[in-house]
Amino acid sequence: MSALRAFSSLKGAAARQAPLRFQAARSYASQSKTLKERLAEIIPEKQAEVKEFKKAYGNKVLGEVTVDQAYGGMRGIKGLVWEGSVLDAEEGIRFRGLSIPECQKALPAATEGGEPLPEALFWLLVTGEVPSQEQVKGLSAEWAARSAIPEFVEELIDRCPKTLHPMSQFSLAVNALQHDSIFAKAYTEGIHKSQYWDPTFEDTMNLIAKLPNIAGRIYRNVYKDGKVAAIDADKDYSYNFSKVLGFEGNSDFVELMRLYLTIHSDHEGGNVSAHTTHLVGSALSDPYLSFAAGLNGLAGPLHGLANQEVLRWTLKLKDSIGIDASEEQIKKYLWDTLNGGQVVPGYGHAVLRKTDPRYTAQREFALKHLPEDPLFGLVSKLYHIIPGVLTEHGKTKNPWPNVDAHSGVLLQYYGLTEQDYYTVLFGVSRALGVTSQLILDRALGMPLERPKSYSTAHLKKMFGAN
Ligand code: CMX
Repeated sequence: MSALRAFSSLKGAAARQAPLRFQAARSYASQSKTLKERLAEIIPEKQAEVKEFKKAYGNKVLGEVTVDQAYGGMRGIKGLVWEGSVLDAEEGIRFRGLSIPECQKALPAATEGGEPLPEALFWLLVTGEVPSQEQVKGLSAEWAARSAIPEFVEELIDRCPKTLHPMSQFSLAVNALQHDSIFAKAYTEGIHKSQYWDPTFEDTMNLIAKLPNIAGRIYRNVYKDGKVAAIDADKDYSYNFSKVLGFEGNSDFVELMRLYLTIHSDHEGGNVSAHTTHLVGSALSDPYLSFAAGLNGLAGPLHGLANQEVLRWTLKLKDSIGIDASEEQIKKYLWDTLNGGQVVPGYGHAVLRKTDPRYTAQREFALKHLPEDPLFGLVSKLYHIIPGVLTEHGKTKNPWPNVDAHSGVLLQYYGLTEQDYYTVLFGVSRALGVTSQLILDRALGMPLERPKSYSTAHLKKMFGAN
């Protein structure tokens, strides 16, 4: 069944109006195979496809590199392969060819008309196929079954001072899970490289499965009573994540988690967390070590930490000029931020040049579930004012909001008010994207990553500069 047909049968008439854009998500052979069984079938096909493509087009030129790009954070340099998603500057992200609204229609949900399940998104990222409801249910059960964390990791988290940033605790705990890496053990024992993908898959499944227990424990230790509820074997990943946090009683919050974990998962390969995970993985570091490295990048304020910075900045604005501040007052506040040499968090993007569809998806959620919330009202007002001010400021190439500009207000509404924790939620989601690529990296035999660098003296000599 093609992805479009699967989509149609899942969601009815609305789906049949879907454009041909679904062609990028491929068909699947069986609705009952497990993810690993299906992957074992797909990998040889994918290996052959890449081999054939490289043979025919391997010497084609992707682009040139300027000196400005070498000094400018390598913006626009085309030098990475990333299968799960591709980012268009105007349109935003597509996961295996599906936009976010298309994913919302195509991927299995927990309830009729509900948000897509991140399990389904993971399946899509790994295989390029829209899974059946039954397959997604199987994946939920598998993750629940693998979710327990070793006692020494629990103790490690419990011993962290509450003042240690939740992202640092998160990274520590993921590094510690490496103790049980199946890939690392298999490598030491001498596994053939054609088999690397198998233990990478197993590590990835274990890692993703254990993240709610790690992230939940950090949350409950730092902000609550330290007690973590048990994972429910019959429930989906987002429900269980909400449960360990202590929010499973609110079904709207659980729906928010399903949306949140789906849309924050993957944003092609060049962003800091994705690129770092891929780079570290290229040294054949196992998925735990690779993802922990990615988490450390996500913890930077120009990347995932913007998630916490946005709400902090917005609440400061509210305290300073009031929730009903006039446009003039808000503009002055913005100019004070910019003239103070600070960025306006949640706005701008290295690649996007329009409003981030991940922002739009969260805005739609707010319009559906909390249209009258005063803080949402302020965030909406800012959306109408900030792009104009940033354009007038004239520096940023993209004055529009990114994903981080909207998540805080939603979490705040449901009572998850601890901003320092927000990037941990982002990290749990990001695991789905970056580890799905790690499996494919090992399946395709991707080599050690090692781009060439030069010193300024060498560059000057190359171009005859004084
Ligand atoms: N506020 C103020 N100035 C901004 C800005 C913003 N929101 N966004 C960009 N600029 C400035 C840059 O700091 C840079 O200034 P300098 O020339 O003085 O260094 C200039 O505009 C050009 O930057 P750019 O090419 O438009 O953007 P970059 O690719 O360099 O950086 C990003 C992209 C996201 C780091 C930047 O827009 C930013 O700092 N935004 C605020 C932080 C944020 O929201 N980060 C989250 C991004 C999404 C995510 O990864 O989670």
